[in-house]
Amino acid sequence: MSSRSGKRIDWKRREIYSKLLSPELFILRIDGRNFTNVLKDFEKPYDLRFAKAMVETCKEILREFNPAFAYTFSDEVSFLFRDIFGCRVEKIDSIIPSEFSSRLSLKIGFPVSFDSRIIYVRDTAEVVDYLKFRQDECWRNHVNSYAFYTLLKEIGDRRKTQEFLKGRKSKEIHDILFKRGINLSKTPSWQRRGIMIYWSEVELEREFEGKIVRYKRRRIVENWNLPLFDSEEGKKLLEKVLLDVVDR
Ligand SMILES: Nc1nc2c(ncn2[C@@H]2O[C@H](COP(=O)(O)OP(=O)(O)OP(=O)(O)O)[C@@H](O)[C@H]2O)c(=O)[nH]1
Ligand SMILES: [Mg+2]
Repeated sequence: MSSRSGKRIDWKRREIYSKLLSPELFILRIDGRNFTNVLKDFEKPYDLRFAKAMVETCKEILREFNPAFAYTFSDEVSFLFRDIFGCRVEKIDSIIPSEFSSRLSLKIGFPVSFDSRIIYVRDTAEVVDYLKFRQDECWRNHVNSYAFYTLLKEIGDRRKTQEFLKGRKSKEIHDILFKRGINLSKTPSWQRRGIMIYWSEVELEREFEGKIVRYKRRRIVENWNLPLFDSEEGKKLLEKVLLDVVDR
């Protein structure tokens, strides 16, 4: 093929991002496109069937691509990867969200898509700090969505409900909901703190030629009852999950 000037075009060189590489260790966060609308017929603010479909899809991604963990709430998931696809950004940013989207679509019965972004991290402390940042967002999201959907039932108009809630302090929102029978500190833990899916090593034994042989197996754990990531319990959990992955 020739260009208008008659010169041969080097199409390989037109792939402007094909050589762009990510650092070896990174978080990939994917987020559902237009899920406010996509999930309009699901239970609000939280639909357990949807959360289960997200968790099952995360487990499949762990089996297929081996990230250290998936942390999910609402329509987003953060994965921690080390060196996949030779760190090629175009591959990472296209294959993971498309695998996730197609697998989730099969479970919920209609097509959905996810965007994705790469966030590099340097050590365990940064991974923990990132997870705290997302867990805070999960909590804010939890307060806002309970407030929004509870008041929408009374007010009847999305815009007016948003206006009513705008600028109100968290304490005030808690009180408004409490009067309506919702105690935000007693909602299911997965709604307040998110869900984490990660590898855990278990030691097993079996008899082989008259001897007991011990061996280790990696299993996937889904944790719907997470601690706060900045509590002692949270730090201990993350230390185990990140062992052998981050500081090598
Ligand atoms: N009904 C229902 N909606 C949910 C559930 N989980 C998340 N969502 C909705 O998903 C949306 C996620 O927020 P965003 O990612 O900011 O909004 P979005 O509509 O996906 O927009 P973009 O991500 O910018 O494309 C929110 O509107 C949530 O209410 C659920 O369990 N049930
Ligand atoms: Mg979204």
